[in-house]
Amino acid sequence: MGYDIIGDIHGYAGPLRKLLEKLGYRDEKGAYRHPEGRKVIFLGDFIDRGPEIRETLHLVRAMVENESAEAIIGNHEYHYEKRDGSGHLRKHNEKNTAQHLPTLKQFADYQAEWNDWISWFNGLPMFIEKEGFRAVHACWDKKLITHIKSAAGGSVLPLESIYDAQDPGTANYEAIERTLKGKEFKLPDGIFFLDKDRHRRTETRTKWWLDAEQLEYNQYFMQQVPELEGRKISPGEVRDNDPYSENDIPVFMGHYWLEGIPALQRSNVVCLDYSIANGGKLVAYRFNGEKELKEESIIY
Ligand SMILES: [Mn+2]
Repeated sequence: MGYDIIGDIHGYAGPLRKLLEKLGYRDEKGAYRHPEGRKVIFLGDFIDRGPEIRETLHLVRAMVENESAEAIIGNHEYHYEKRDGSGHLRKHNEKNTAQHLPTLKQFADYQAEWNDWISWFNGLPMFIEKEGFRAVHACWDKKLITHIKSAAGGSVLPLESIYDAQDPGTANYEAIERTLKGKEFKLPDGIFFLDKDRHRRTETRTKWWLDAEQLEYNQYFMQQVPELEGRKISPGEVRDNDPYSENDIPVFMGHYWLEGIPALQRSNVVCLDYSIANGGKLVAYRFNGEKELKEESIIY
């Protein structure tokens, strides 16, 4: 069976419909289907930022319920409700609130429905592992995925595990944080850069699939830091170094707000998030079981 893997949507239902139609899916009685039985894998981050968050959620869920898609959770869907109902798991800082505002506004008249969406989010798997490929929102680290599998007995973390995962340093916290947000590296003292929202960052996202021990900082970082140009990473400096083998099956991810012309990260690693909420595009990969991914199978 063929799979079409789609990156972060962030409430852009219009471009999502266009992309699905380009991929040959047709809206049949409220759910998109492919005439040849292909399936979509959604990589998470359905909500926040965009203009049609509710429509996006309905579209995705209709496909999941009609078995023409499977969906995993993104970091934006994670972190709602504590066991006692007293608040969010997500840190309530200014940045997260601003991103989440469009969701709150668009659901102002649909409070009961929003509570139902939270339950739906909590039941989404953290990753998908099929015969010939893997899908995750931000990072596939074998040890962390193994941890989630044993803590959850599968790919969906039971709520109890999520609730005790709020404290940095706990195994659950680290596993969820890195799987949904990737691995960040703390820059040397005094060095920072400005991200797409012009937030000052002292940690940078990394190319977790590479072996950090062999690289210069900027070869391992997703964002380039001019001050560190040409400097090598010291042995042991990246404590969570766990490269993804070049011989392993392909892994698909979203999350990284890439820009420019969509391309493979490596022949078995591809990120499909191209910043739809920041003037970019929605991107898919048309997967037919190949061991080596192909640039021409990236569709947008
Ligand atoms: Mn994300």
